[in-house]
Amino acid sequence: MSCRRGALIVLEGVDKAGKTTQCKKLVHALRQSGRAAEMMRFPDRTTQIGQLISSYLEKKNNLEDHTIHLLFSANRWELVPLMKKKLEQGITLVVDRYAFSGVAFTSAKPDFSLEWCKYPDVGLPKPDLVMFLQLNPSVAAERGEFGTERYETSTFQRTVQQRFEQLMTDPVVNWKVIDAARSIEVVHNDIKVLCENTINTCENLPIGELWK
Ligand code: 2DT
Repeated sequence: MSCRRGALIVLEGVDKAGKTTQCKKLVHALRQSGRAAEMMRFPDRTTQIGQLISSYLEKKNNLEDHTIHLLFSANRWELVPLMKKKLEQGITLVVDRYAFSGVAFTSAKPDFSLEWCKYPDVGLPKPDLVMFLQLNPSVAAERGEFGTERYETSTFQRTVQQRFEQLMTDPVVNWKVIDAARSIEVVHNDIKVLCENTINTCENLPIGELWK
């Protein structure tokens, strides 16, 4: 008999919503309760493709808009064998951004449709749960200045937020919206409960295929 698989959990949200903080706290809490859990993040800047993406984000190189979109997707695909292996070993993966960021950010640029942007990611391992950390742009602004990387401007982030809202109307994806304006601990508790329920319900189900 095969062992119970881990869950694929994704955190999405606009800048300053606290995704990275919450991913780390979640992995820590899951491990404390005796579950195997690891964090991943996209883009994964450590691979060769990831290094190209990183220098694009740091504005050290310029890449054509379709090209960078496909590189972000390739950066996910190159990690799929590892992700599947870990999930099958019973390890829950907590992922900081995934294909939804890919679609939301590129489709916020002029002349990119949601459909075109989704296509390269069709068939990726489907997350069992996608939590969207919702934060109003004015509250985000109170959390400090944006960084200096590409895309880190309030007008672009507002369009990104609209694209995420369009993606969240898709009932095929298990979206949960979390109010990220509350304290770190309160947000963490909500996330932990949702995640534990998901781990229990998906452990005997096969890994799905995204947007297929
Ligand atoms: P951080 O490393 O600070 O999260 O910023 N992005 C991300 C895309 O445009 N496409 C993608 O597929 C992904 C995963 C979001 C990374 C920046 O890259 C953007 C912010």
